[in-house]
Amino acid sequence: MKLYSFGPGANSLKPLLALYEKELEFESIFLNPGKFEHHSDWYKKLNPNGQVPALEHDGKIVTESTVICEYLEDVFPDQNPLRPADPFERAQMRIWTKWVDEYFCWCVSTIGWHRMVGKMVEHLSDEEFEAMVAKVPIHEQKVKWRRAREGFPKELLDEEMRKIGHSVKKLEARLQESKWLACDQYTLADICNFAIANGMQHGFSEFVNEKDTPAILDWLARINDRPAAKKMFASQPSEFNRKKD
Ligand SMILES: N[C@@H](CCC(=O)N[C@@H](CS)C(=O)NCC(=O)O)C(=O)O
Repeated sequence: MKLYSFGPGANSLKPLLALYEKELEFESIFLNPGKFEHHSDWYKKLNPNGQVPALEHDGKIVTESTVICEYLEDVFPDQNPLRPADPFERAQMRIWTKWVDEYFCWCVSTIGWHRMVGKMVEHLSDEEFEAMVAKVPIHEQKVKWRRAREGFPKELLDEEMRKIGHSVKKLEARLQESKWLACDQYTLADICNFAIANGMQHGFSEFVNEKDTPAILDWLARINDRPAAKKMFASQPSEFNRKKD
């Protein structure tokens, strides 16, 4: 089994955490976003969307971070299950994973692109940049790359920040009443939301801080403290290592 990813952050973090929680053997293949390796022809043969993560198992490719996590549960159901057995609780888990994929992930991602992705391409000439964009397979992603370079409209950034504030309140309210998001068990709901929320106490401290979100901070600390999370973070390339290659 092979996982293609950018390392332990955002959507790539979801299957990485699930693989370590389930103690599954796999080869971790790291793509360097700074070198646009995810837009290379060899990778687009694996994932025509030119995005990470992607899982290769038994000669087949599974894409979409949350789907990969569910796939691992389907193939290895008895290995440290990350889905509740009860159908109602499983439905709650999927409501949380659907929400992160359709709402929470996007507002955080746009601000992340605004802050970081523009800088990744500012050294390129217009021609070099357009040659890079030409390799991006998804139209909406081409638009996002261009906007990141020229600057996102202020109204859009304001709206995304409003959505982040709303998302944080929703998570805090749930975690005030329950240790884990879906039920009394650690599930993919926690893993998939953690993948986006981890680090917000630094990058979005106006929203995630001790005064406003003590339950989110406890939950982040509890997950970071899990043996699987510690092992995973210790063995995957860090942001720092990435910049050196
Ligand atoms: N819906 C996809 C989204 C994947 C995605 O947006 N991946 C990002 C990294 S977190 C990516 O590859 N971005 C590079 C790009 O779009 O050019 C999933 O959940 O796997």
